[in-house]
Amino acid sequence: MSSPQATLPDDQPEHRYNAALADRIETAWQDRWDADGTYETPNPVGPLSEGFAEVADAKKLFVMDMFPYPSGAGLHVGHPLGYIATDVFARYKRMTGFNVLHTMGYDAYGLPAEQHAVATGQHPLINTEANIATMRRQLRRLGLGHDPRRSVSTTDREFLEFTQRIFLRIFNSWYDPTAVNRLGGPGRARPISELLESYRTGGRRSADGRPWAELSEQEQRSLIDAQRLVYVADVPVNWCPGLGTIVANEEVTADGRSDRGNFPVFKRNMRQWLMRITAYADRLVDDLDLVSWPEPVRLMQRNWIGRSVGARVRFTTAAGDIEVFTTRPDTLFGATFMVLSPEHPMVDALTAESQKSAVDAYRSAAASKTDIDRQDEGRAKTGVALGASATNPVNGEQIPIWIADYVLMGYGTGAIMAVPSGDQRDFEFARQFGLPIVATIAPPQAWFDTQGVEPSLDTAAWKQAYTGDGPVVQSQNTTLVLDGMNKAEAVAATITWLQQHGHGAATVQTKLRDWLFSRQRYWGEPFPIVYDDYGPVALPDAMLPVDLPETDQFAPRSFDANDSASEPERPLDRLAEWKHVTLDLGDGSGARALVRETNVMPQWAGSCTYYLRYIDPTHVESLSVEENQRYWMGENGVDLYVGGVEHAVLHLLYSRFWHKVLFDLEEVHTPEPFGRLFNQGYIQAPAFTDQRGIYVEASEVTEHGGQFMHDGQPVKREFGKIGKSLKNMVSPDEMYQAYGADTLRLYEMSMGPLEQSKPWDTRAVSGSLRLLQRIWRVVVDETSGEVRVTDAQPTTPDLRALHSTIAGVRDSMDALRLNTPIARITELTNHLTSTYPAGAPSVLAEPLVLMVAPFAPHLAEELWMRLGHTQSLVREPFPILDPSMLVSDTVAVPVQINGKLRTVLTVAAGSTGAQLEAAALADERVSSALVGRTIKKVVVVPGKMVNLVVG
Ligand code: ANZ
Repeated sequence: MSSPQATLPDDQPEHRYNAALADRIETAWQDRWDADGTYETPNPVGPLSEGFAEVADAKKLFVMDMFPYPSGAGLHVGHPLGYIATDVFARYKRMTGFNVLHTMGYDAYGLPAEQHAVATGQHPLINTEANIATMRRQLRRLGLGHDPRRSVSTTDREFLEFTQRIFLRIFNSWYDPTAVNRLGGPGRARPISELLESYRTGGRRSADGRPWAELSEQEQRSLIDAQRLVYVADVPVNWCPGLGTIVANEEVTADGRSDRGNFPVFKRNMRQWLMRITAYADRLVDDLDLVSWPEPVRLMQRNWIGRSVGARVRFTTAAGDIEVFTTRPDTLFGATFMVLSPEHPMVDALTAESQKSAVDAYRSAAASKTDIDRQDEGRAKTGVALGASATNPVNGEQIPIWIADYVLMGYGTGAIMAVPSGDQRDFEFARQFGLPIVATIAPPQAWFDTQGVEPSLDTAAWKQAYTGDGPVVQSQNTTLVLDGMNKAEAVAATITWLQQHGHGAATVQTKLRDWLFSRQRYWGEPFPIVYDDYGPVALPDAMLPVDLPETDQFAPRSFDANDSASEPERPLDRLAEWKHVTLDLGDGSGARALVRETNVMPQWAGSCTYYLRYIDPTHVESLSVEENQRYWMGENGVDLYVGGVEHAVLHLLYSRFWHKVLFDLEEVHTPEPFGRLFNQGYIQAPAFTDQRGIYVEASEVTEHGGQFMHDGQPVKREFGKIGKSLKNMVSPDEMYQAYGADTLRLYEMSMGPLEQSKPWDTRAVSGSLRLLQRIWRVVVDETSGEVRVTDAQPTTPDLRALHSTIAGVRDSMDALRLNTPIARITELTNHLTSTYPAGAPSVLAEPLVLMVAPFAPHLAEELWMRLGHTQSLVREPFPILDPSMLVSDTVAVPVQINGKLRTVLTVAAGSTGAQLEAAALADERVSSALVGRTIKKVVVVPGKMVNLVVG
């Protein structure tokens, strides 16, 4: 497809709306909007409050697009889809009386910017700033009505300070599951000072019962630090040697690779910072009921959090108790062995001397496997016996303890009671190693039939585990009798017994893990943390921000992507002068030598609470100005949040978590940050492959009689994501040049429902240009450039056409069905151009201009000005519907001959009896039925029916 050209015939009328004219109009209006501060939105108080008095009575609306990262490649035409939609919506809302906050900032730290910097050798700051400049230019040219004063970047010093302050709020908190939260439910974050106080005054004691005063300073610090909402721990992490950093679970793809860069990811134990998101698991699930979000996103969050109800059961061993998590405590009598994850902390203590080398070898083999490989169901089971045993609490039997890689350290307790008769993985393991299999539920006849074996509780003949329901068998001791119960009854009875006998308790397990919060990279927010001899210490707010130190050694050390034994190296560790500091933290200890944290925060930190920065972009004294925040967040938080569904569990989960912590700390006042979420679809573009299957430059492909050709060779067309890899990049710049921004905006909104994915078609863009040309002609004479509207009074059909358009446009806007208003506007335009070829009444042209304004704001402003208005139309009231004008224009009238239905006429409402009779007789089906017959009588009920009596 050849690239679009602004080739227009020379004989075009001088004042026709075309790309060149659009360019002049658009750039002029963009300059004027900037100069007039048209999109500046006042806050109730503070530095941005000028002009608030004028909107004080208006309702507020906070519209947000998902925080973009400033990519080096610039925008393609797929990116602005959501941005245009929110802009159309925001413009409509402004015209219906809302005070609208809409802006766009930049999520500028993180891997994409850094990977780009590493690839080009240029410092990420230089790149980032250049990319932001490019994106700002491209977005400004699109005519988005953003408040430029609020367009922050996460790399701004004030923003950095804000992020570090929030980190410290979380660090200085702990989760009290027994406290009542602001919604009246259980669990709330509380200041760590209250925890300290409770230890000091004896309300709490250490795990071994010693009072606070008897603990050493190190013990006191560790006790408190372990309970913080941000803490350091030795945990299994996703080590990605190819990136040189660990990544969060959420950043690992379904096939066990990094979502950035697509490198293999390995499980390893490492000391890392974690955020205790698991404390909020229940509230993160339950509060999904409070938001108006697409159901698939809510479902994805529920599944990601993954609540399972079951029990923890303690088994005693020579080296201490081992706790397992099970969803099937009813099967305890069938637990014939125990399996620990190879990373389980008790493995060393339990391993017999003779098994040491086998255990070590198995553990290092497991370390080089990804979680996904380890969970692969079809794999042959492997494992090593530790040479130790545990006591099964229900029958006192000694069962052997094994390690196997199918048990993951990151779930439950990292240890299981293996019940081979009831769990397929355990079944395969037992068969592999000749371990006993004891049935605890009698399977039904039908199950044996499908196996093709005789029904029997002797499991020797079984071909697989039985996971279904049925009567419990072989399960009793002197105090617990499960035999005869069904599964659910036996689960409940066992849990009660375990609790009574001190062997375990009911528990809810979630798949969600605490959020791994440190990265061994350069381009991220430094932690506001230093270390003294006892551990991490928070810097006081007055020492913020901790700036990222300057260096040209920003590239991380990355490793062979498969080298799972490699160790991360933090770039900030190379900066000894920055790392080692002498500071007086103001805590009474005086100036002392301290060591800075050299990890940086992950990609997602900056996007967690950026809406607070939009509200108060320059404020640093606290997290936000309460009055402004209460005003903009209102009852439900951000009123409309638009972005891609790919953020369903990463950004949206982290963001909700931080928000809830801040809610508990009374820093924010809505339980959820984003009241309404909308996921826009993707724009896909044609991509072409040659006979070898290699992508060719889409812009060089031509079409000949339905055949696509490149370089004289036929090529195949497909539709895919727009971008460099499919060689089908279409940039908005090309569109601005060939058509203008208003046409691009109108085209993207007219492509179809916003939530659907749809193919880009450059050739179809000219259809949108033609509509704008027709609207232009309603107001402006193309030849003379004169305004051609008249003072004529509109007719009833005119008013009907106008008000049915107003109704259609207004109805669709709130539901974000943004393609339908365009169809209505087209109908009205057609009505006006056909009814008034020489110039339409201005009372019709003006509302047309106002209605197209959200879609094509520059064209609308220009026409509005030419219609004699001196003020921008941005806050002009949107046309108001007169419902009395909505009477349906036509009615259906049945025509009968001798009582038999012959046809149904569609006639103008209000047609007279004579008109109906004439219309009936003119109908072909009626006239053919009348051939050779005479009409004796005509009965007409206007608006209802026509009956012909014939002989
Ligand atoms: C005994 C048992 C008997 C189990 C039985 C199942 C069936 P969900 O539903 O996903 O929560 N499990 C527990 N921790 C594990 C870990 N770290 N790695 C691998 N498997 C683990 O699964 C919970 C079940 O998965 C638990 O219940 C446990 O096996 C296993 F007839 O315990 B079950």
